[in-house]
Amino acid sequence: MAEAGKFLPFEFERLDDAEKIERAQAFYQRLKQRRSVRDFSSEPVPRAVIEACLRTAGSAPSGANMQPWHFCVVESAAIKREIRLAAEAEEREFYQRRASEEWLDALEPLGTDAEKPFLETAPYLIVIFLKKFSEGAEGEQRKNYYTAESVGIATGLLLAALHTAGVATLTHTPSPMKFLNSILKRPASERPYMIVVAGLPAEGAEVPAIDKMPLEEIAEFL
Ligand code: IYR
Repeated sequence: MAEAGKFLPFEFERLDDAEKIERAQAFYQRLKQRRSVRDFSSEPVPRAVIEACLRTAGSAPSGANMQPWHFCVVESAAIKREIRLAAEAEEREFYQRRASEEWLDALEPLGTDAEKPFLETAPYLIVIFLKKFSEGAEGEQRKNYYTAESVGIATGLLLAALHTAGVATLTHTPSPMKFLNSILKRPASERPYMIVVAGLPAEGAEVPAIDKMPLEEIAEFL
């Protein structure tokens, strides 16, 4: 039998029911205001905000606590330009050839196309990599578990943290995204998972008139 790990008492903050409900509702009221923004201003956002939000992301639960993520925060105009050019090349392929009619129809309400100026305008591109393997203490390859679930949770926390801190975001997934490994010099064992574009909306920015399904449609109590 493997030796069990060390355990510590858990300082859990107990709330009364009224407080639980109030906090849950307040969190919902705030988070439902998050919108995917595609028209960014170049106005800067302090790096300290991004650092704190990345710490939040890094606090996510993960398979066997392997923390199978790596975040490249791109501030450099030259690297943003490289990413934009490579992403737009893939996106042109997608919109002109790869995407099915059904897929293009589904995207219609969002008004997206192959032009991705926000990849250069926004102050930060946070490129999230998923690590199928991590490096062990002796430099050996160590397998990670539930990597997609883990990185998805960390990304969700990152989006919530940025929104709470007054930073607008866009989840962007040009496909395929392998070009991000070469531009950002990440090993082949890491898979680009998503680009989170972060900054402030441009003056007069608009968002699509779409809404979320009501609770009755997305959940049931049994
Ligand atoms: N990656 C493309 C297409 C795209 C796909 C989905 I699914 C979206 O929700 C939005 C866009 C693009 O970024 O334009």
